[in-house]
Amino acid sequence: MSSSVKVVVTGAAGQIAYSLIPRLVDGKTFGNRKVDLSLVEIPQVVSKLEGLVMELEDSYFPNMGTVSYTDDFKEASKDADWFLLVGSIPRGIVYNGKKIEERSDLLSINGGIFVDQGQAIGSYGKMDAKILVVGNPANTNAFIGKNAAKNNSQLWMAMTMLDSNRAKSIISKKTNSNISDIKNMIIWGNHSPTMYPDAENVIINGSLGSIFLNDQCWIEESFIPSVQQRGKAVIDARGASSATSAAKAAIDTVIACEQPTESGFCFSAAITSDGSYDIPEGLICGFPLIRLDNGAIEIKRDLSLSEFAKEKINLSIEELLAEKEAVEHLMK
Ligand code: NAX
Repeated sequence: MSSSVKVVVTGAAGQIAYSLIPRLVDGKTFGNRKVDLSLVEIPQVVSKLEGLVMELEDSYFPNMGTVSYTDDFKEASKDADWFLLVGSIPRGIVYNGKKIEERSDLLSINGGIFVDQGQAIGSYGKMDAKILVVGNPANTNAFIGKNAAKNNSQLWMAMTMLDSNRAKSIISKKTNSNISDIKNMIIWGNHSPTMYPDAENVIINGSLGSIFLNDQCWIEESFIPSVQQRGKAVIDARGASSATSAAKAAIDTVIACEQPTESGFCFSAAITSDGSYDIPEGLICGFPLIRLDNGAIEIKRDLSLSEFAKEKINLSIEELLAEKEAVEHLMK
């Protein structure tokens, strides 16, 4: 294994990145390796990164390697091992004179960004680069980026770890368990309010959720909607979207991909479907994943899905298919 790792972070002057970037160099995420950071922002904002770089330098991170910042994504991409694509245009802002409120507008604007970034990653990133899309709509942005990259040796993911962590927290309170005793908390489908948090395959203190959590009414009326709507609840309470928890979830995803998964366990992220669990091939969908000893990331294929689960996952798949159709013009 190389003694250094190069990580590109977009949206580096944003809320999530401010919590995320220090954790990349704190010696826990990548172990002893030196971490070279390449921070990317849009031209209007890029100069602000000088202040962030000053803070990083002042923080005494022995594992921090080189730090650079730019608005040129191609330049940033060269030989990068990891891409954390956090930057995107959020809903509600005025973009080119138009207020962006519809999901279709959001898909189109951000889709365009991910075509360019995907092409650069495919051409200039390392052949075994891993890409985690955080910026919304995360699954479809990853779908567009992967298509543009035309490099099947790289791994594209969209983040569902925050949803998984939220679900673990709810289950730990419900069952009076320690959060670390809750494993295999999988989020199926899209990172959107149609996601399906799987309370049947979750493992709580060594027992399957389908045995341990036998209150279907709580699952349907409280657990699932609470996970699906948690992002909105945070915005309502904080007046801003989840930032610290999103950054922690991105770090958790990187760590899950860097270290072999313990036998029998899995973690949550969205990757390209290979048709497993009858999910249409090619869609970027939330799955149970394992990181093998050789570094490969695979779908764990031995979970059972009830009819209820299949119905819920199908709703999310329908949404992903509709998003795919809405961005067809970007897939040339
Ligand atoms: P902020 O608005 O604070 O920061 C976003 C930053 O991205 C801005 O500084 C902006 O200038 C930059 N940016 C925009 N286009 C860019 C481009 N083409 N290249 C580089 N930088 C670019 O948002 P923040 O709170 O940090 O959230 C970032 C994204 O994460 C949003 O799309 C948000 O919806 C998404 N989230 C995704 C989550 C997930 O679980 N997948 C959860 C948290 C969050 O809602």
